[in-house]
Amino acid sequence: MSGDNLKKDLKKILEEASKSIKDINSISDLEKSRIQFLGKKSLLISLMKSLSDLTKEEKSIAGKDLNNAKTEINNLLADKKISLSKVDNVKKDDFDLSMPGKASSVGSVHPISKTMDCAIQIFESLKFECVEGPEIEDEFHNFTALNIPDSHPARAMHDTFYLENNLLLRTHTSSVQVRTMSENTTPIRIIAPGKVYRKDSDITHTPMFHQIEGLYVDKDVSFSNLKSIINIFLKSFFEQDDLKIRFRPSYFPFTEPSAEVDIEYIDSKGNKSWLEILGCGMVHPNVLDMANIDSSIYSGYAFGLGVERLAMLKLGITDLRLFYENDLRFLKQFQRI
Ligand code: 2NM
Repeated sequence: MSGDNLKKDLKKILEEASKSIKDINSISDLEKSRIQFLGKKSLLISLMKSLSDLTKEEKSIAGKDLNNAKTEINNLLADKKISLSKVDNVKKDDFDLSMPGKASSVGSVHPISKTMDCAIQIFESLKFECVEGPEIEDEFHNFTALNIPDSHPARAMHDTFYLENNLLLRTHTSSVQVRTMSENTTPIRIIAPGKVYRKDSDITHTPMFHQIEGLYVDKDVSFSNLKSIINIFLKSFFEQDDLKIRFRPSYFPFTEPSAEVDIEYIDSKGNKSWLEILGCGMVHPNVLDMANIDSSIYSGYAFGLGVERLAMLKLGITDLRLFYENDLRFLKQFQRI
């Protein structure tokens, strides 16, 4: 056996092996092919056996060539085995084209966001413009400019989350209205929706909740204008034209006079009760003056409502904590609202 002849034979074996392995479609045919090219009776193995007839030098060269060829065929077989294992267990007949597909679950807008969007839409239809402001505030915009004196209990540590450098997390969105009044010319007709923070946490309070505050400043704005806008909003929001609404005198440092508004609630047994839903009033002259609006010429009304409370009443939710537990069994109920 000459070296040249061996090289030619090996080339032929490799070509043949590569061609036939390429066309194999099953693991059983692959095994047959292994026996054909690398089995005891294969040409390659018999060539290996005939090495004993050669001199030591010839043996070393021919041995290397033979081993390379064997490795190459083994690689071809291994590659084919991997590609067959990927498709072998999914034959055409395995597909049931009538089988329903796997539906991927779709997320939904959180009930608080939905309630907020709904309320905002109503106020926008009443020509209020939506404004946003920072959640990290300073004491001036959150308290001082709102006529809340240094001694007022709302400033106490247990109500407010204080940060470094006299900054704090806003306790209401009135701070946005203060900024808007200082930076714009009259008339001003805005709502400020957003997150607010207070240091209380129990069954009826979460340390973060959502507010929408409204403000209208112009010449000759009256309390009856305020009553009218609140009536329109509440009847529209609860989709109830004959909704019973009650204004009750109250106190806020930033409004004078001030009122709290109740709506009549009728439970499943027909029992009637009044539920507090928002606070409002005529903007205090001090607040207007501090924002550089002349309180002898201009007047304004303002109101503030809690979005969680609105959402609970509208959607019939009795436990505030459900809004923040992110339990999908709860959230999925509001997918289509
Ligand atoms: C409320 C109740 C009453 C209010 C006042 C102002 C501002 F900035 F104009 F002075 N904004 N919001 C206000 C008034 C808020 O929430 C219960």
